[in-house]
Amino acid sequence: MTKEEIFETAQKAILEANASVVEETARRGLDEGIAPMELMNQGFIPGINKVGDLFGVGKLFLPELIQSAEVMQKATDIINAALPADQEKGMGKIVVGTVEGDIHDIGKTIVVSLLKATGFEVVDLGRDVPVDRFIEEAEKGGAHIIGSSALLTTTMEGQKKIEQELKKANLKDKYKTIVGGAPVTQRWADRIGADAFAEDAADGIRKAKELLGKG
Ligand code: B1M
Repeated sequence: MTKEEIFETAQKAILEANASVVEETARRGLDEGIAPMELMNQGFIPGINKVGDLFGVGKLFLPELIQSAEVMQKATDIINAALPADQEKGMGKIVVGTVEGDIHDIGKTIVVSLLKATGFEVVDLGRDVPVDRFIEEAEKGGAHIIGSSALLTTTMEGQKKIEQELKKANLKDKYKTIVGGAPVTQRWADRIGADAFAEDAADGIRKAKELLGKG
């Protein structure tokens, strides 16, 4: 199979929620030397995005969305396991989570894995995380960055609340903030006063390094 065929098969398998083909394609792609993030970005992510588009226009329904999300999780597990081993934790400490009311965590988990593989110490708060917890955990563990993910236009407000709460507690200068998630933009980051916006996982790593002067 060519690289393009592998990407196409990966995309189709997510769309069809075909778990065995997803696993086989993930392993085959890696065995053939495709870089884990390339396989993710060119194969599996376009697949789940397509599912989202079809769901958005009513051509797919919730049970199918859930099935595709489940097989996407399998692909993510295989890809994450193939990332370079976690590095020495010398890059800085980051608290990351998906904001309250939001259970989308596939993208956040990819970002966490890549951060770890790059040498960041990561406190992964999971999903549906209340604003206060981001700040409490950062305070507890001496983090440098607070990173939040939001996939719903409604839950993006949680990212705004993080900025507001940090200001209220006079902690805005103590932590850098990064926001990400499909509906999130640079414009949103600017509007709420976040220090950085990350388009994808690789951009997240780039921005985190820049914020800590290690870029
Ligand atoms: Co939902 N969902 N979903 N969903 N879902 C979306 C987001 C949606 C756009 C689909 C659509 O309608 N077209 C839509 C939101 C519409 C809107 O807000 N305007 C939607 C909806 C409506 C819903 C429900 C309300 C459906 C319902 O119940 N009726 C419900 C909400 C539940 C809730 O959260 N309260 C729901 C549920 C679900 C599932 C549980 C079935 C499942 C999630 C499973 C899981 O995550 N464990 C799911 C999925 C899979 C999606 C889509 C199809 C795919 C999301 C995804 O995993 N993308 C999504 C459509 C879409 O986004 N196009 C959709 C792949 C992932 C790698 O990308 O998360 O963007 P992403 O992460 C990227 C970057 O954004 C960035 O890096 C990542 C890697 O490249 N990034 C960061 C993300 N976070 C970052 C943080 C950083 C840095 C970078 O620093 C900290």
